[in-house]
Amino acid sequence: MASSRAVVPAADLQSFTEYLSGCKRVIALLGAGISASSGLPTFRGAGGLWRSYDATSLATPEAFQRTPGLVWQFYSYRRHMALQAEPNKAHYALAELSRRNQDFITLSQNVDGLSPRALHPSKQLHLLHGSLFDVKCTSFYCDYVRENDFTDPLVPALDIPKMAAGLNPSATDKTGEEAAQAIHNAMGTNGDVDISDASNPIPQLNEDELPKCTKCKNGLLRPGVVWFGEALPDKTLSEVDRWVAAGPIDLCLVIGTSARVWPAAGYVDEARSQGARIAVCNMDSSDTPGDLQFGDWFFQGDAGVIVPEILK
Ligand code: BV8
Repeated sequence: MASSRAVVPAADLQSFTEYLSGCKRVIALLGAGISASSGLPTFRGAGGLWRSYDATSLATPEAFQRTPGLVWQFYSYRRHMALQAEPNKAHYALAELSRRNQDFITLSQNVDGLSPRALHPSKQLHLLHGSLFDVKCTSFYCDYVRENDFTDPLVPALDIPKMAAGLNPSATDKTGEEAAQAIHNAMGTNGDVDISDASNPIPQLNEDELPKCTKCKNGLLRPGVVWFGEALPDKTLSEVDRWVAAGPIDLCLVIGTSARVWPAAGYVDEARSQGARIAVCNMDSSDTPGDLQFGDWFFQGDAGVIVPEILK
């Protein structure tokens, strides 16, 4: 859990809160860092989930085509972890700001479901990369989508504690934390996951053990997330683009993201081009692209502590 007590320098806090009080149109871009203090690993930050993975080796349509079982185990592990986690004060503070200001929208790159569980007003929250808790059919002619399915495990073969017990018989904890760690370790301790490596200790699953479509009866279901190389959902993009085009933007909040993934990262430039001032909250100034380090405000520390402080 990220625990560094963040103390926002008084002068920065005062100038920011004074400016925020006069803002009408505000946009926020969230990344994995906002969920770090809820106990969910980020992708590239310290201890990042993907630090030990080659992200493209698991989060692509090609990987799913090649080894659906391993990709489903990766996503089931993250579903399991996210269900064990709780939204933190930053998620709630952003939801509260949305209730106070209808002209505030949040773009989340996160698929962990924590912003929706913080009762973030759904019309002002756009999940750019989908959700771990949506599934959809991969059959060409089937349009089946199931949203907000929090079943864990989705099928017996994807039972994380059971899978991890096989990997780490000494795992004693019941919360699945230790179990999930065993999976995490087994899925990629050093460098890229070699998904073709037979010695990879993750149990190989057959396709018939994986989640199947209840509509077309035999289609393989996939996680309802946007993989690398896939387009972001048209509906989401058009809603966001409509809001962006509706007028100048006063403020852009960039919270817990390395802003390296596109086109999501592009919304910061878009906001800046519409006159927005930029406020960045990040644990690590070196993991934020150079231009963002020189935003109007840079609040360094745990988003779970800083965000409620600067938005109250
Ligand atoms: C697409 C879902 C085209 C899956 C994810 C230019 C334009 C368009 C595309 C591209 C482009 N350049 C490159 C591309 C391709 C690619 C891309 O961006 N690649 C990157 C690697 C360069 N983009 C795509 O493929 C996108 N699709 O472009 O399609 C197209 C168009 C038409 C038709 C067909 C195709 C799709 C990208 C979406 C990929 N899916 N997620 C899953 O989650 O498994 S991305 C995934 O990684 C996350 O969703 C997230 O967006 C990203 C990780 O980023 P962060 O959230 O920032 O996490 P990270 O660890 O990097 O950073 C955490 C930060 O928090 C750090 O800075 C850390 O310091 C900080 N931190 C840590 N702890 C704390 C903290 N801060 C505060 N408090 C703390 N406690």
